[in-house]
Amino acid sequence: MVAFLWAGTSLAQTVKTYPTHWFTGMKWNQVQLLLHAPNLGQGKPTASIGYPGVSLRRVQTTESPNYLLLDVAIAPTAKAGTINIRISRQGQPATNVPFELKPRRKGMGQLYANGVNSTDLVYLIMPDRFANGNPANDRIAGYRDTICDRSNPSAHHGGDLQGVQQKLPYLKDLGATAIWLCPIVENDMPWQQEAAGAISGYHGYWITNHYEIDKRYGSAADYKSLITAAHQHGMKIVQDAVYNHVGNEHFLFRDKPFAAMFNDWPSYTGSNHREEALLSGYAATADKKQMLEGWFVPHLPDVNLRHPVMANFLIQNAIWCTEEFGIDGWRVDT
Ligand SMILES: [Ca+2]
Ligand SMILES: [Ca+2]
Repeated sequence: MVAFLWAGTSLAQTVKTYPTHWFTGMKWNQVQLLLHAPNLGQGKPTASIGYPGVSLRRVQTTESPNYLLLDVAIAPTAKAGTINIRISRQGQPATNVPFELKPRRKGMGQLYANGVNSTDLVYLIMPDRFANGNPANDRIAGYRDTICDRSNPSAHHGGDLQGVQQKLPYLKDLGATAIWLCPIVENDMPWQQEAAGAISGYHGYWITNHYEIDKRYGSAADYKSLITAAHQHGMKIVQDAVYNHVGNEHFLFRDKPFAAMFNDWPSYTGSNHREEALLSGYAATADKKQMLEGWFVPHLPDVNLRHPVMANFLIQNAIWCTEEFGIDGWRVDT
């Protein structure tokens, strides 16, 4: 059966879907899937889904030839399983893209998604700089930056999720009830020149893929293991979200579905960092625009949150991470 499904569908293995999967019984049940593969949007593509409780509402191509956007409705009756998305294009064999619906995580507000309040003692950890629990992941072949050097304050130092997990008893002993981790998703960026000198992305704020854990910090399984262990210690995990920018090696910037997903300028324009322009009724429109849409630094493209495709991408990623990993809260950057 599997062999039959996959016959003649070599492209299927190369189609990436964002989100990578979804869940049954979610309040957010109108999901926008971004499919990415070379020329996937070429040849007047059509798509179909034959899965009880799941209907395809809209298929859109993008400015890039390499994407398809599918709006999918998932009824409360839909059961967990693997949806087959069938894509037909002129002059091409049909492509079958598997998309999994996982059962919903149990225990929202009790076992996870507990939130953080003023009774919490939140301990902030920059995972690269805290504890190296696994020296085998200090350098990842194929990443754009493979330097790990504790003698260099601008380099990665090798800390990881296993290291945080090993130190949970210590953190509990300190009185921490919640741990806020600097971003742990992929930052596959080379070193960059900033005002203070050349620097690596050891801090995690140069995201290149919202759906991958940075391999220097570990795997998705390592993150889940840490979260489970933290919960067993009675501690919460707060994930760090970056909504102002992405790293310029992010696939959404390297191959933009729509140019307007980013705030662009005729020539490079940095933010004026005039936060007061957002609050003052007397602020100049130009100051407000430069504050909101100017880039943080040249290697961090400014995200246009008004663009519905970008907004959907980021909102769905936040819901997905909460459900997939069982985190308790969010810290929102910049
Ligand atoms: Ca390590
Ligand atoms: Ca901005």
